[in-house]
Amino acid sequence: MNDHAAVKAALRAMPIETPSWAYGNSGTRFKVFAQQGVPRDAYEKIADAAVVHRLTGAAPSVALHIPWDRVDDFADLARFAADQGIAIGAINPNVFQDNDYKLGSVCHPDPRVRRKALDHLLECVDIMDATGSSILSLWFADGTNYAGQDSIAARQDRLADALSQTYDRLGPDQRMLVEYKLFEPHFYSMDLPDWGTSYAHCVALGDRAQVLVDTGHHAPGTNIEFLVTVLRRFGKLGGFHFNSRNYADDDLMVGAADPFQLFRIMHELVRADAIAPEANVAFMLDQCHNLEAKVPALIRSVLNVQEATAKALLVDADALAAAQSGGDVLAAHAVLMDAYATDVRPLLAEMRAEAGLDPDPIAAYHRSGYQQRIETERVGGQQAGWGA
Ligand code: RM4
Ligand code: MN
Ligand code: MN
Repeated sequence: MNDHAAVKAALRAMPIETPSWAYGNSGTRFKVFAQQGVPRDAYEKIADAAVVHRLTGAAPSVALHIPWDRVDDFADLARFAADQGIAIGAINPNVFQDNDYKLGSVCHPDPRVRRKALDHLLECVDIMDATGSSILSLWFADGTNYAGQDSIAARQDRLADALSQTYDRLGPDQRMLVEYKLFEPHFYSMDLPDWGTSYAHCVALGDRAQVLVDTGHHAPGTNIEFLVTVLRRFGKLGGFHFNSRNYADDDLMVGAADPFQLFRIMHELVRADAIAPEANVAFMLDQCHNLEAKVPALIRSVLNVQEATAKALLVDADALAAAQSGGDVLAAHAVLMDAYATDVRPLLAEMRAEAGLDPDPIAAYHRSGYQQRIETERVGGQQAGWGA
């Protein structure tokens, strides 16, 4: 696509969802460094997410994590979000931070614990109903640390059972996205370790179950654009948790560690017509900002996704097809690299100006005084963060 107007139109139609937990404090198992001005509740997280959307024009929804974002009245929270100009996005159940879940949640050997975890998943569908959310985003910390600790086969049966009971509870306009992760918190086996396992469960469930690809959840060297292409081909690419990683599940800002990988993924998505809203691929961020200020880090992340996507949209499809069908390896690769080497920042600045936005959202954030305001106003109370 060489037509700049078409590139801008495609980008304008591409929403990028931010995660409520990225606005709260986070850290490593060694230390959480608290920041000033961090939200104390779900309302304040939504207020911050709305600022990211106002400045970028591209982040119109925020994902919730339950119970971190539990409120008395979810319909009220959704109204608050709407007043701020955004919507509630994916609902993420948390079945990993209760003492009962030491040996797993829906795969736990004890039926009482499994029931408790399933009830939480079902409660999260109630929250979807109350907030208008259409995505239940499932990640399970379930797994084992030692060979023989539990039956791998029995755990798969328990997982399938919980997924199918949850699936049956979904409304017609709701879907579930099933995330996988290679390891952590367990180190011998995870019950959903990879896209193949996720895919197989989703196929057994039906059309409204799809795979969620968290870019930080693979073995080093995994070709993510390949698996994304295959999932899309079979109608099972439900969405992304974008972030970047150098080693494991680092949850760094998307596009920071390997912007070329992000470009390659976006390129395959463009070719598979998966960027357009009709494709129903949810573009979500799943990040933690341990050192950097949270709101500008999320703005930076949204801009990074837009930059990679703009470059992918600029790939000369005709030249690429000609080089590929002619077997011209170097020319085909050069077409991709030409697009990747393009400085798309002026194009994106122009797109923002045309939409009445500041061409430089990060500078606009720093000028807005918002950071100073939240640092002054949000004193006292309990800052949000892991476990809060
Ligand atoms: C997991 C996974 C989930 C996220 C939690 C906090 O590693 O990425 O998507 O909800 O972390
Ligand atoms: Mn994730
Ligand atoms: Mn993760």
